Amino acid sequence: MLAKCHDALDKRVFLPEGQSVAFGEAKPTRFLLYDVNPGEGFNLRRDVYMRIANLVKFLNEEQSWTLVLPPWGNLYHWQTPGLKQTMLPWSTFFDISALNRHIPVIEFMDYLKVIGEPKIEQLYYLQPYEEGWKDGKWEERMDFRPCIGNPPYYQDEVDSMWYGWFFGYEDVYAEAFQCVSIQAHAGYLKSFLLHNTTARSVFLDHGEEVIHGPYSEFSPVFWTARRSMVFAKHLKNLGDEFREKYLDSIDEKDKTVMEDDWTSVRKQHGDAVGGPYIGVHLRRKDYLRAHPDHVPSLKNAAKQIKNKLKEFKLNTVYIGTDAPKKEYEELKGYLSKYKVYRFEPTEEQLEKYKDGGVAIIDQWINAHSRYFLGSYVSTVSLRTQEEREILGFKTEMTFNCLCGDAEPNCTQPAMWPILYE
Ligand code: GFB
Repeated sequence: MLAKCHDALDKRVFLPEGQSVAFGEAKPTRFLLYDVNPGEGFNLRRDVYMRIANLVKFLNEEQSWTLVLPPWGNLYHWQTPGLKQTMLPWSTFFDISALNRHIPVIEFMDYLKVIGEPKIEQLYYLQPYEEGWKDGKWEERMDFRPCIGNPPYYQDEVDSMWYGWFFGYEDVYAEAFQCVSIQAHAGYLKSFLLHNTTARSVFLDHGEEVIHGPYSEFSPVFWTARRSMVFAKHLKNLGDEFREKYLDSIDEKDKTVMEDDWTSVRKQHGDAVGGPYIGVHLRRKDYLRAHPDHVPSLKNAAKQIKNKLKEFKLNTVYIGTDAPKKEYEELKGYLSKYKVYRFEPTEEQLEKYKDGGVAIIDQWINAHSRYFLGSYVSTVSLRTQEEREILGFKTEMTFNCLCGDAEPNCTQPAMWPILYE
């Protein structure tokens, strides 16, 4: 039992042994790995990344730690038939050098090369407390506890190692496994990882169990992590080409020029003007079932879009959407007086950049629009709104969403302006 683990810590500070494999700047490092509940989508996973990345940032105040980027794959929303969408490195979607300016990161396949065997020393399976909050009061705590349910790992009778799902890499195993009930922000794990385990590599499954806590959107620490999540150049380039070709949108004119190194970017609200089009994120598919009262009918969505086009005296709209072609065509039909665009990848582009890459191109194009209309609480919209904050748009041109048919004046998204450290 880990009762009051933060008080009763073993105070030894772990120092990696001399024989440890060096990585990066020739310093021995410890490795933090994590994964997220299999059902979560791409943009919630991006949020979990920020929480764990900040934990690694705090760990590096004391010791050298590197975050191992969990390969992408098997996401429920990636449904294009015939595409192999597993074991994808982060470089498929993100600029690794930009991530590295925040904290040290490596891809999982590089971690395996550095370690030299498919081994993780310690696996902690994060879970909530079975009894819920103590006396109905939320307080930060963590304890070793019996596993709730059946975690998808088993101990092999022959070699005693723990096997399970490690991003689709079949030979990977953990030497030790424990369930940990936790109710805390990610940084709470710092002391535990420094003093209560000497494992060189630690895997946190269900990373979503830890929250941002004091490092939420109201903290500059959140925004530093968020700014480091720069999309991969190949995806930004495709989005930029589309903007220029169809939307009369280029950075110089739209005042959205960004420096290569995100750490030196400081934008004020209103610096960015955006291209002469309205950007819409129209979430469909499972959202129709998950949020039936908040997803407008296509006809009603078109009406709301038309109102905004008139208000801003624009005649072009970009639709980022997961809608099937038929629904998109129906929406277009209701907007026949206007120019309506959607990025449609070639087969080759889809093969290379996958469903995840196409969704990023949609976000990138929407992030550069004059005015943005998102979908109710969708994390796709939320991440687009953050991107627009980073680019320097006025908040009122960003934090807006489509309303369901029965609530024409629905609550609009909370404005979380960017803060710099
Ligand atoms: O990213 P995500 O968690 O956002 O999942 P939500 C939605 C996924 O749907 C995206 C696709 O990652 C994309 O794969 N998608 C959504 C899109 N919008 C677009 C778009 O504009 N363009 C393209 N190309 N693809 C939550 C899920 O989704 O919705 C939960 O995380 C649950 O698991 C809930 O399903 C209902 O926050 O929108």
